[in-house]
Amino acid sequence: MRIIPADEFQIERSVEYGMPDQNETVRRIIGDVAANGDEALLRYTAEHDKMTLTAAELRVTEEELQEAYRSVDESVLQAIRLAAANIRAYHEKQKRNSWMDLQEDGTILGQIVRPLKRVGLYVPGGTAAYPSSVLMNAIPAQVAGVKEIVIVTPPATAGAAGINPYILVAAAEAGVTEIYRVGGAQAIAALAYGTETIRAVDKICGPGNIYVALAKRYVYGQVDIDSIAGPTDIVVLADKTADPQYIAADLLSQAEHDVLSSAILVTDSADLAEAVSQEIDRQLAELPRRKIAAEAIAKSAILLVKSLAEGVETVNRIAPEHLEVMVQDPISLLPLLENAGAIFLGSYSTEPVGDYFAGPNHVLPTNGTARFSSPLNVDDFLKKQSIIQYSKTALLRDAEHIMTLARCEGFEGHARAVEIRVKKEGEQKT
Ligand code: HSO
Ligand code: ZN
Repeated sequence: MRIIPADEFQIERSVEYGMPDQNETVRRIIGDVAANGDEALLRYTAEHDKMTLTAAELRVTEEELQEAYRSVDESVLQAIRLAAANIRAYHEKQKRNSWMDLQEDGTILGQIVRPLKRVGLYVPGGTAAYPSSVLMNAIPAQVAGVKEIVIVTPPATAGAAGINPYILVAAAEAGVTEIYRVGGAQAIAALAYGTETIRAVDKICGPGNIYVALAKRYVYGQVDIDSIAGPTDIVVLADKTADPQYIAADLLSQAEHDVLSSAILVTDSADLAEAVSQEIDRQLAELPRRKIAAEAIAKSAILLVKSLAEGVETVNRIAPEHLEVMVQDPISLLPLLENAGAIFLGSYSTEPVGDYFAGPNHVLPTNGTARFSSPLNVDDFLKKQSIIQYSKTALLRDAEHIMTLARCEGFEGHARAVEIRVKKEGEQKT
């Protein structure tokens, strides 16, 4: 793995806006589904997924779910259940309450917090179908109080119900209420506009290929969407006290996701840099997904800094999705680490602990968006309503200022809505 001075490192951001023909395809599919509903959905499913279904076969049945439970490995099911419990407990802490503030003049100001009614979750097909991601997307929605959580996922010929049975059991464990065998831009269109079989949702979450990402961008506004996920990335910030074997293993664990993944070590120790570089080669040779990981590692780097302070600055500049801090006193750096989606402290907090099990969400801001956005959380499935009940005293007191602002904006009608009350109450405050 190449070792370079941190200030020579150019950050590559890869936000996907798609090629013109891909955008055109997505626009056509969405228009078609919006106009023709189920008929279009089934037609695209036959064409893209080579699956001929009837409308009645779109939805996964209770029996198919039971069949999935019978087919899965017991130890995986147990791990899914334990992970789900941890994820639920963590997200419970994020819940927030409505509040009402009664002021001395009798005015009530408040905020009501409500869950979204119906949420759609896209689950990719094939090898990118992760049961852990089903838990991470569906549980915060369920904790928020969303009553209807819908999964759409492309059918494949193999496996129970044409869908990976681990996806089905994870969905059931996470409180998903409906599952449909449909993927691609057509599935996003169905969630956004509704068809005879799939009712429209209020928000669409979850990762997908370029067509799914473009479709989500396209329907945004009709429905809410989560962020558009980029390739995963990790930065390890380490000093000479860190174990090079652990660091190499952690970098590889994310490099194996995707050839576009980025895995970076930032360190002030040239010895550690050298040791990690060698260890990467050793471990890479033994890794089943070494082809993918090697490509990601070739684009990644070990960044040498002159001090931990420069290390912190480098981390903040990269704004990683995942940050592991393996220095002598990791907690002491926490106040300085402003830009990172999830921070893993110390030698025992390897990223997979967070990817699968600890409880915090693994849907995190990618592509440097940790500068301004947060891990997927319960708030993403809540909306707030403002409550205003002004008292007479308050209105008479504030009338003058409100009318002044209204007239400043040229809105005489606004001013008069206040004035008519002031006149009728007959006791304008001086
Ligand atoms: N590291 C990924 C999550 C994941 N890892 C799912 C394994 N499965 C993005 O945080
Ligand atoms: Zn991962």
